[in-house]
Formats: sequence, C-alpha cells, structure tokens
Amino acid sequence: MKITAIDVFLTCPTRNYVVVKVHTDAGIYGVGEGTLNGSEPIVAEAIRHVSPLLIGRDPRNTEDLWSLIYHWGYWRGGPIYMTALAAIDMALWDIKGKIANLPVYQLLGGASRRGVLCYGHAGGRDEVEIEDSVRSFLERGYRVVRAQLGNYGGLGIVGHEPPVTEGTPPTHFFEPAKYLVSTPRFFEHLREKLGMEVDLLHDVHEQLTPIEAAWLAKQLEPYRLFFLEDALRPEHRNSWKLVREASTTPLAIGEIFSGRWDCLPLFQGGFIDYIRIKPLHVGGITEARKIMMLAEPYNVRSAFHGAADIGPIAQSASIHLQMTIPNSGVQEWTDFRKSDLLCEVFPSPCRFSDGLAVPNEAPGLGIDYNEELGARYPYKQAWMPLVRRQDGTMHVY
Ligand code: GCO
Ligand code: MG
Repeated sequence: MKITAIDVFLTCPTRNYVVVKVHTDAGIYGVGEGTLNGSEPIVAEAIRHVSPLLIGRDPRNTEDLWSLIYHWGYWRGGPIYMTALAAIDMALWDIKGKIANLPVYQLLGGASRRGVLCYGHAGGRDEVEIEDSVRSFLERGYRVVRAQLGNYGGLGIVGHEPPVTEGTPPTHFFEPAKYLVSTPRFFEHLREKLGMEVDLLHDVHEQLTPIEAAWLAKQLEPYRLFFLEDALRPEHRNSWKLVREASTTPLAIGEIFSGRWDCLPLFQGGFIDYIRIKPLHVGGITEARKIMMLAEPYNVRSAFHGAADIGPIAQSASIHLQMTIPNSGVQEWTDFRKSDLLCEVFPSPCRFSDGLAVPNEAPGLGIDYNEELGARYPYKQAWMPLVRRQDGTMHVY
C-alpha cells in the first residue's frame, strides 16, 4: 500500500481550520487536522513542504513515518512542524482504522470507559451571572465546569485600545490586583451557593508572575478546585516548584506544549496533576499516546485542550485517545454539533451525552471533510487580542 497524494485545505465555515486528506493507491483516504490558531497558512505550507517525502511510502507504518517527518530536516519540533506532523499522523491513523474496519480507539486498546468526561465554559460579568451560568451547564449534564469572570484576565483587564489598523487586533490592558482579589471572591460565592462537591476549575491564561500565581493557588485552596489552569507561562519552568508548594490546589498546564520534552520535567518534578496537551499540537495520536504513558507513573491525567480552535477532526482524535488511556482526566468540550454547517463540512463531530463525549463508531476517526462545501468558506485572517500593562509594556494573553 502506498501514499499517492496529500491534499491540504484551509477553510473558515465558523472559524479557520486546516484539514489534510492523505490518499492511497488502495482507494482509501484518511483525514487529519493541522489548525494552529492564527498561524493556519504557515502550518498548511509546512504540510505541503514535507509531503513529497511521504509519497510512495506505506501509510500503515505510522511509527516510521512519524520519525521520518520529525527527523528529516535536522531542525525539528516547535508548534508549526509538530502541528503539521499531527495532521498527517491523524490521517494515517484514520487510514489504519479504515483498513481494519475499526474505530481508532479500538486500535489503541479499546474502550476503558463509557465516554470521556467533559467540562464546559461557564462565565459572567458578576458572581450571580457566573452562578447562573454554572447551573445551566449542570442542568445540561456537565459534571465539571470552568468558571470565569469576564474574559481571560477577568477584572484585571482595566482598559482597551482599538486596533492600530483595520483588521488587526485590539489591545487590552491588564493589571493583576483586581484579578487576584476578585477571583477567590467569586469562587467563595460559588461554593456558598453550589456547595463543595460540584467540580469547578479556572483558567488563569498565563497572566501572572510566579509569586502571584502561588498566592492565587493558595487563596483558592479552600474552594477545592478541580484544577487551576495555566497559572504560569510555560517559560517559567523553574517556578513550578514555588506554585506547587504554595498549596494543594491541583494544577494543569500544557495547551501550548508541542511534545514530550516540554512535559517530562513537569512530570518528573511532580509539579502538575493534569496535562493539557492534545494530539493536534504535539505531533498527533502517536506522540500524545506516548506522552500519556510517560504521565501515568507520575499520576498525571489528561485534560486535553479543546477550545473551538481545536476543530472537529482534532477533537475526534482527542476523544479516541482518551477513550482508551488509563489516565484520562477530562476533555475541554466544544459542541460542534450545535452548528449545522460544521456538521455538514465535517460529517460528523463526536457526540456529547450525560456529561461524556463519545466517538463515532465508524471505521477510523469516524469523521470526514466535505471539500466542496469547505471551499465555499475561504480562510480569513484572524488574531488573538494583544495585551499590555498599563505603562505600555507588552504582556501575555
Ligand atoms: C482554553 C484556552 C483557549 C486558548 C485558545 C488559543 O483553555 O480554552 O486557553 O481559549 O486561548 O485555544 O488558541
Ligand atoms: Mg486555557
């Protein structure tokens, strides 16, 4: 069996997604996804760039092809290439499943659970709105809920500036004091109203210094978080010990990691409880599976990143993997089935029922890409907001 062609697509039905189809001489093709929010055309070009190396090779040799794409160029790793590698790797697993006539999770070890536990995004402008929003998630069957006051940075976002030129991002201004004080307060309210048992989490989105993050984790300890996410930037690697030792608030990080080398020191140090990687940005199912094996003896569970920019194919890869690994924790859930258009462009996204995500039983990843329809929604450049401190210094969003 041989790979005959690799097609790359950029589409924007609701937001930008990068899709690949890997074709074979057996008449079977596999689909994969290479979306990297804001950098989609660069990943698409990286996939096109490596594709000639793959033509004529046996698509069933997923390990060897992973190594080939990782090692071919001497320069390796990083979000662009690891996402390009992920797109191809997912498509190869899709092909393998279609050959075997089995869903991918069966090839990875079968079902270890009925479905993958999910969390939804609750939020509001004040504590009562957040409480109502959390309740609405619980009513819809969610067992784990993220709670945010406003956007990332919460009340720490103290001002805004319009874009410098049309079509570029606005700037937000962040100062930590209001954020640090208001976050434990709204959790106190949620615990008073909802009790201690419901599983709640919070995303700091990397906005704090190490000592601020340690302080916040300590203040939140009485409210028993499911986890505190991205309390630090990944660059602050040497400060995890400080945050870890400040409290027993469980910690999660890793949504912008691109491979095992980012994860291992955090596992070995015993600094985290949940790892937020997902196949999409770490080189696919092949690598994400190995990372979760490395995590297991360190008692680290998955909390796969699943914002709306992790599209329906990448979501499906995440769900198949977490159906089987013993250390599945929770999946951040975006309900793509709510959009009829997305269901037509990507027939069909995973289902959500009773708080759990379930993969389709169709062979492979159980999802396809309708290229004719996708082509009607061309790529539109989009940006993350910019964040600065009030004195004008560039900050992280
Ligand atoms: C999350 C994330 C996202 C990211 C986004 C970046 O936990 O859901 O932090 O909202 O900001 O995925 O592309
Ligand atoms: Mg996050």
